[in-house]
Amino acid sequence: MSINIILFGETGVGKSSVVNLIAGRTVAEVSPDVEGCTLQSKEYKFDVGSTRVSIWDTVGLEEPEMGVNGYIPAIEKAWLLIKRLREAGGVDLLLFCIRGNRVTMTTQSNYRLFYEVLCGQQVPIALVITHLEREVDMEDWWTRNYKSIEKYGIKCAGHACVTGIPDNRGPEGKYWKSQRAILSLLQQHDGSGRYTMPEGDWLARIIKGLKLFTGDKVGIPKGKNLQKALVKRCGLDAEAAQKILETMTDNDN
Ligand SMILES: Nc1nc2c(ncn2[C@@H]2O[C@H](COP(=O)(O)OP(=O)(O)OP(=O)(O)O)[C@@H](O)[C@H]2O)c(=O)[nH]1
Ligand SMILES: [Mg+2]
Repeated sequence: MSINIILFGETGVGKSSVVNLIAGRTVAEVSPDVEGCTLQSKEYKFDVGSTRVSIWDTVGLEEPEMGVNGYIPAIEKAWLLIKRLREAGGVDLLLFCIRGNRVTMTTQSNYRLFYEVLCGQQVPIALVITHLEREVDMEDWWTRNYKSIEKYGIKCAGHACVTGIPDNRGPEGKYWKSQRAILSLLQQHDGSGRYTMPEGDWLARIIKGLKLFTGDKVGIPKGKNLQKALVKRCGLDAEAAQKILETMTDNDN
C-alpha cells in the first residue's frame, strides 16, 4: 500500500516536525527560520509499517493575500509540484498544518489555495494542530476552537491535535499520543481515490485560482506576458504555454 500526502502550512508552523512524527524518526530537517516561497515543496519518502508514505512538504501563503511579486514564482513552484505529483500517480490526502493559536484569514486562504484551487475539492483534508504541549489534554484545543474553524468555512475530514517536540516519555507522553493521532488520520485513507489530472489543465486551474489571492492588481501578467513567463520560468515550450492560456479562457465561458 502507498499513500501520497500534501502537507502544507505557513513557514515555521511545524511541518517538518510533523513529517518526523509520521516517520517516527528524523527524516526532515527542523528549521528555526528558513525563507520559503508559496507552493515550494520538498518530497519525503519512507515506510510506516507496510505502507509507503510520500509527503510533499509545501509552503503555503504567509498572508491572506499574495503580492504581485509572488504570483509567477508560485506558478513556477506549482508546476514543479504537479509534475512530481503526476509521476507519483496523484494525491490521496491533504494535511493542513496550523499552529495552535488563533485561526486567521491566512488559515482560510491556505485552505482555499490547497483544498479548492490545487485539489478541486476532490481530496480529503485533515487539520494537524501543532504547539499543543501546554494543553492538559491536547484535544481540548479542538473543543475550544472547532467553531471558529467552521466559521471560516473550513471543512475537514479529520484532525489531530499534536506537539512536534519529543518528550522521551514513551506511551504516556504527548509526543507518542501525537504520533498515534496522526497515524490514525493516515489509516483512514486507503489509496483508492487518488486525485490527478492532465498537467496542463491542472496548471491552468492553478494559475486562475491564484488570482483569488492577488486580486486584479496592476502588474499581474496576462496574455502574452504570462505566456512568456511560463516559457521562461516553468520551462514550457511556447505552444504548451499557449495551450494553457487557451484552457484558461475556455473555462471562462
Ligand atoms: N513548542 C513547539 N515547538 C515546535 C512544535 N513543532 C515545531 N516546533 C518548533 O518550531 C520550529 C519550526 O519547526 P519546523 O518543524 O521546522 O517548522 P516548518 O513548518 O517545517 O518550518 P519551515 O520548513 O521553515 O516552513 C522548530 O524550532 C521546532 O522545534 C511544537 O509542536 N511545539
Ligand atoms: Mg520545514
